[in-house]
Amino acid sequence: MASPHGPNILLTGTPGTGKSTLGRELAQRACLNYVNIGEMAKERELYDGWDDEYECHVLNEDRVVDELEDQMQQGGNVVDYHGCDFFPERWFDIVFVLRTDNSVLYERLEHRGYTGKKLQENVQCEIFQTILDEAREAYKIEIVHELPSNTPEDMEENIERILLWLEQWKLTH
Ligand code: DAT
Repeated sequence: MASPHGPNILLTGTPGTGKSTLGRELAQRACLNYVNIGEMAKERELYDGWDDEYECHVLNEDRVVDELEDQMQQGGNVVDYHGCDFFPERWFDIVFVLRTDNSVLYERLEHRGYTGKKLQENVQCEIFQTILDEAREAYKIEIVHELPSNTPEDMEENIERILLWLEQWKLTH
């Protein structure tokens, strides 16, 4: 899509894989807008009720898409969300799926206060590579890339890699 302010990048992956840590740093270093869908939904109350089982709000996906459409058409956004199949495919120039080893992820989520079913199911989501499969189904395979996200060194390498990709993108657009 036409994007005067740069490409749109999607960072997705299981909760706790490091999307917001990477997204904030990347957006700052590359002068892009950081869009955290969870925070945006909270601020603007883009919800469709409450999920008793998972004790969380249900995202109103249509409203999220409507709210973001103009900004995405402008380009230059780093979008962070633990799901990816409800965004219009045309929004994104590249999709990164963050991946974290099970034991590392378990500790991060436990530290975040997740327990019981919520903790278990999120770790299982990573084991079964649910989000990676979702991304591969929703976007062209050649724009979907896995990024290891276990250590601070991984994060630095991921940022360097995305910054290089951005340089290339600018040369060709
Ligand atoms: P997400 O936005 O995917 O839910 P986060 O960015 O909040 O994840 O990160 C979860 C925790 O893990 C947080 O305490 C920061 C830490 N973390 C993130 N990426 C990391 C990395 N590459 N190496 C070590 N710790 C990391």
